[in-house]
Amino acid sequence: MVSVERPSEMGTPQWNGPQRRHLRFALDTAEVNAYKEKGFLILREVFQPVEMEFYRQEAGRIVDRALSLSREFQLEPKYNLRFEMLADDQPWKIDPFVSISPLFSALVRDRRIMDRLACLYDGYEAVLFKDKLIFKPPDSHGNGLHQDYNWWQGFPHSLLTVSIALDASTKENGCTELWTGHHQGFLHEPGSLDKTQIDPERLTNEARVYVELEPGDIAIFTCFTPHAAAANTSDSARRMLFLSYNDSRDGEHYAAHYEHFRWYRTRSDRMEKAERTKYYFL
Ligand SMILES: O=C(O)CCC(=O)C(=O)O
Repeated sequence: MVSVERPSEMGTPQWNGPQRRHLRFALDTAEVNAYKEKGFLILREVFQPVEMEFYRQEAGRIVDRALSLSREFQLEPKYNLRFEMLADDQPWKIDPFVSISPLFSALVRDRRIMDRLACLYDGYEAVLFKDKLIFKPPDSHGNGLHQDYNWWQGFPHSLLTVSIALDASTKENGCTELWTGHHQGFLHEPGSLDKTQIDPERLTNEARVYVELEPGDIAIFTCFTPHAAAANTSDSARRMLFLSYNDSRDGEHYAAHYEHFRWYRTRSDRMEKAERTKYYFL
């Protein structure tokens, strides 16, 4: 079988060349090396407190906007694929959100993110792949141990995620937990989507890092970095943006990913066709 190397895996000797001078928010070499070695990087105070206040307000506004659009078009909000709702009809997650928020749409292209990602992509630009906002209200669930690539099989290996804390993220409210140095390969069953948990026995527990963040701090982690998050046992929400990107040398996959996302949220083994057609993004 012919093996096809993806462009981002071919190496680019011209990095260290003139492009680097234009990256105002470049990572330094120690940060790039730490990311490559550990599979993640935590950066403090990337965004200012005053900006974070705007983003927290926008988080509430986009929920109202998406729900009122549903009502305007006389669609049942529960069928809006953007939302993952809790039993009491509170949103746990909104995914995607940039198409209903000019403010967040600008944020995903902010140079404070893009310059840093270019440093991880040999000087090439990152391209947005997926955008979600997890609200994680009090007493709500977390996520089992997984690699994001489980959900993105077939998409480029250059995928990574930038998480941006809107609220302080602590052990008590279920901060992200990342496993250091386990990002070299795929740990789930290839071709399977349902088996979303990795057997914790396969990972060194000492490698687990609780990513406690203040608003405006960010974490960047690869699509193979094993991670989890416990339930929120505090009495306030833990809101966090999760922005995923790939190396622009690997092309543009945003629309293809959301086609796939629609499929796995409505797939035929879960519901009848008549039921599936009720679902929409608005
Ligand atoms: O909420 C978190 O901290 C982690 C979320 C997560 O694991 C995911 O969305 O893949």
